[in-house]
Amino acid sequence: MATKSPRAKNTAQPQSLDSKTIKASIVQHLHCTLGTDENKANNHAWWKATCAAVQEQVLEGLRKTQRAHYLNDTRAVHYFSAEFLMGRLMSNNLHNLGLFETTDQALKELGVSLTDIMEEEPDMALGNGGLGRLAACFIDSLATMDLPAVGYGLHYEHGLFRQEIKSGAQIERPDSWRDYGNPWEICRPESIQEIPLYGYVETKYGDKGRIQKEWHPGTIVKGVPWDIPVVGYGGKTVNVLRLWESQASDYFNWDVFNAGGYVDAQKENVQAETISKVLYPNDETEAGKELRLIQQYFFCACSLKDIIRRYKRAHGDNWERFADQVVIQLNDTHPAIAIPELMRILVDRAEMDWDSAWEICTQTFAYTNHTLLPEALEKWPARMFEKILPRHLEIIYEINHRFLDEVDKVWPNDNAIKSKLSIIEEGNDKMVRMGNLSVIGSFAVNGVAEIHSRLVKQNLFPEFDQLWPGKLTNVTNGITPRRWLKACNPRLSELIDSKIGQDWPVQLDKLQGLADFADDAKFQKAFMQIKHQNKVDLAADIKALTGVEVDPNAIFDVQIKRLHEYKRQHLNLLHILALYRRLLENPGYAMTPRVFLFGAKAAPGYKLAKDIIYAINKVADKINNDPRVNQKLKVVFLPNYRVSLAEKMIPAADVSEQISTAGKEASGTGNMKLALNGALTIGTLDGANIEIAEEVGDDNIYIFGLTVEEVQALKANGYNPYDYYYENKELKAILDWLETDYFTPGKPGALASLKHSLLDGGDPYLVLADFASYSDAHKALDSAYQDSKGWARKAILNTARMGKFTSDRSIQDYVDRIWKLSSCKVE
Ligand code: Z16
Repeated sequence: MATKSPRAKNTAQPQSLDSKTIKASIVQHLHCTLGTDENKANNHAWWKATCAAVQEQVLEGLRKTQRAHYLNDTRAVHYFSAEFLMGRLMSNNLHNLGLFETTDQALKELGVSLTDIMEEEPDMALGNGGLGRLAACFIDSLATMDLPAVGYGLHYEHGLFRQEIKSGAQIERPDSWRDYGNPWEICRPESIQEIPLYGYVETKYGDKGRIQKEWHPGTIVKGVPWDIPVVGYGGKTVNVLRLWESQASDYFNWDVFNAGGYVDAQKENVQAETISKVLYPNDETEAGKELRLIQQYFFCACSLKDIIRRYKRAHGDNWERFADQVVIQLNDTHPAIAIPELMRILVDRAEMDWDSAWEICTQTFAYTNHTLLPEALEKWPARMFEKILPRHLEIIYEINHRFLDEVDKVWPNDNAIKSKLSIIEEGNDKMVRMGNLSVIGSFAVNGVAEIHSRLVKQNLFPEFDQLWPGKLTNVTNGITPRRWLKACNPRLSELIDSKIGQDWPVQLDKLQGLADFADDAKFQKAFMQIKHQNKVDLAADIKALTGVEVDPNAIFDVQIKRLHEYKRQHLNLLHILALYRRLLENPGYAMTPRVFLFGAKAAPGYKLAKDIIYAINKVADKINNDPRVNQKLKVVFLPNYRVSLAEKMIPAADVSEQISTAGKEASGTGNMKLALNGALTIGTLDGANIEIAEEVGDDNIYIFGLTVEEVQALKANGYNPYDYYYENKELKAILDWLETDYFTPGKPGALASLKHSLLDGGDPYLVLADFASYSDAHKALDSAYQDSKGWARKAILNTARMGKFTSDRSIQDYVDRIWKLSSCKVE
């Protein structure tokens, strides 16, 4: 059952500007900011003028919030994240300010459509996927709950690449989200920071024999902060997302760059401006690139200086209250370098003794782990570290030395445990393990769903759990219902308002009230009609984007997420091929017409992921143009999946595909968005699916496949995918089909890599092992859809029972168990 939801800290609909005032403001900006007029303005100009009008309200709230936080000298959380996947802000800000309807009306009177001009806004795609979007949901909740918080990250010039599909294959194009300006951001040159890099460490002997270390950097880069105001729902608290842009400093350009002694070293150096140029497009694989480590250090060092400057303004040089005022949440290990950086500041600059400095550090940082995949766990070559951050490497060695002494007290002379827990991985090329550093330097470590946190304790960090009982914990992820229901699904939101009132966006448990109507024929009809309307809208978008026509009466079956073997888009594809074969062999094969929808970007260097995208597109082409089946089966790959496309697909989904190999998906958050919008999940017992199943009940979800324990057992006993290939005739036929030129005429074998990865490649994610069970679950789902009342009931109960998964609940968990923050009312 749903947990108690956070207290109402906030009632909706605040400011009440009338449409006349908004209209005047938009026109004023059209004239005076955009330099155009009502007759000449295109949608882009209208969008910008409207942003400017909205931003006036936002900045008013920002000023009041900053004043309130300053006057109350509040403790604040600082969310350090290399990624913030914000998407578009217009609709979000209007809803949170309570100005959506009024602005819609104002624009209507001007002959302009709000939904049309919202399409002008480029997505702020400063993230890869779940981790970056989680950060965006969290800062929305923090502001909504009136919690003092700052998001800190990188101001990438290019966000995640734009995906084009050419002849079925993914092509990456640069994303230039700021080409025509970003109306939401404010540059703060008064808060520029200077960040050292490279160089060497000098050892000095001070008075009383004290050893003093001085880092002589090889270069210095400038960090320029850009602030994006984050408007809470209700519009009272407006927090800040502060993103750092790198620029060359004068020092960088003249003192060092031209200094003869450094010429050789400088050749290896990256230019200052490249630091914040581009987001690395790999989720869950570490590229180990020097520029990436520099990005991480750059934004952490800028952010720490910013925090310390603010702290000193209130508390001077007295560090005693630092950890009372400041908590820093590390979003994965990407910002883990902040730990030795704070130690450096305290020990080298503030001349604090090591133990006191370490005490402050370990009371300041908390760390969130987002994955167990070994290829995602960050490790840096010690030699790279030494070159870029020589003093930090020394500090890490010292942290490690003292830590291993503690380990020795618990496990005397146990070298195996020491080498496992050490921050340094010994070998030919010594490596710095950022995960171990994060656990050792934090006071709390959390996983992102119950099962994931259990596996973090049992498999990833068991000795740390023994060493520090209680430090490892769970905070299940969540999503903001403001963006992921209220704003993206206005029809359903209005229906919900009419039944249970208007405060569900801040009290999501109230959705439980909808369960009373789950069997009410009138409500079922209204609920399903809205789903249908959303499908009609999406069908029009699909037609416009791909040329493919889909029938809104078919089941819309959606898998939207990064392309990964562990997420098993290829399992979905194999099942589609099975349906195709069944229809060819038996034209009367009983199935509800189904549209399979995919959205997924592959990391540019991930060959097999790109092959899977290609295979989906080739199979789609064939099926969609095969008149024998295309009344019953369609497959669409929507290019360039991103937040704004998710907002269109999710309200139109009947079925949510959450089919990762058990134990691999830490949580998932798309699973929550889809269920909240009334899609039924077909999924494995993995990540937050397990908790979703607990909430919605077994009748309202389609669970299939091996459990974590069964996966472990199967692998331990020697998994052989050929067993399934030879055992299951249908599976064999499908895999063999991939080797022909049926889907790629004239190019036999173009899809063969998929088959080979599943057979000779050993099928590391057990696709073949789960195939039969997946196929059975789809059969059960299909026949359930035949019963339209039964399906409506299930869909309604999904929406009704998703209260737990509001990110407000996640944030309340962080506040109660980790951050110990108090809210601060504004005004
Ligand atoms: C990411 O998006 C996630 C994990 C990770 O190590 C790196 C990136 Cl870029 C995802 C998880 O895969 C997903 O299960 C989880 O819901 C999400 O992080 C937020 O916690």
